[in-house]
Amino acid sequence: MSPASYRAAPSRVGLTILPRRATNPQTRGLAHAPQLAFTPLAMRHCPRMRTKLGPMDNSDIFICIDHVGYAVLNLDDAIEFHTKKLGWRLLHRETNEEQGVEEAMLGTSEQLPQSAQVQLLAPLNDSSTIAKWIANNGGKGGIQQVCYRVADIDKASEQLRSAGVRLLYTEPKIGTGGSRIQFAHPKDTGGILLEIVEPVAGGHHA
Ligand code: V0V
Repeated sequence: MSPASYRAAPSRVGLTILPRRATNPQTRGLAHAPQLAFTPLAMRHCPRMRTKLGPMDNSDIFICIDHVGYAVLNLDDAIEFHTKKLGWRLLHRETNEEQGVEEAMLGTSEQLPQSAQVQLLAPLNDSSTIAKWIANNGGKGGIQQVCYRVADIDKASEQLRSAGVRLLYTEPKIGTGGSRIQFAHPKDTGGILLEIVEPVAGGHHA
């Protein structure tokens, strides 16, 4: 899979019912219940869901939870735990020098376009933000960030700024697979490091 293509594009699929898949070697042996995937199109066509949930005020900007980022001490060990013991699938791996991380993205075996991913982040060096986070966390790994996928990062940044949320960068930087990323400061988000990401145009999972 090319680095630029790991992130899923917004889906137009409505309701998808996925059957059990005993043939996938990565998931064989795990107890897989059929999964239901609801996308905005399904919600528009399902009166009960619409009544219950209502539309987001900003669904033209925010698409879904892209990933949850875990700070880890050792990337290979964390990948092994997630793939061998939990049965997740390794979608992508890269080094981002600017962000000071060695990272991996993991997904479910089907990995629908709006399925969230797990991002494993290991420090590239001692000055990495991940190294600092781990040190502040008593030398242990943990959840370092949550990332929302956006359709237009410039528009999303403008909306957050106008709501008084401080962003870390003047302009978005390059994130996983060539995506554009920005972060909101945890002090303005209730203590959570919130990343927003605009995937590369047409990016999708293999
Ligand atoms: C720090 N704080 C956090 C936090 N990091 N709170 C929640 N979640 C975190 N991850 C709190 C900390 O408890 C302190 O609160 C305060 O912020 C200042 O902490 P600090 O240790 O002095 O840290 P700073 O200010 O040096 O750095 C914090 C920031 C830094 C958020 C500015 O981590 C940063 O630049 N992060 C964005 C870049 C990043 O995380 N890159 C790695 C992922 P008190 O004690 O004052 O209350 S790269 C990535 O995600 C990629 C490539 C991708 O997705 O594509």
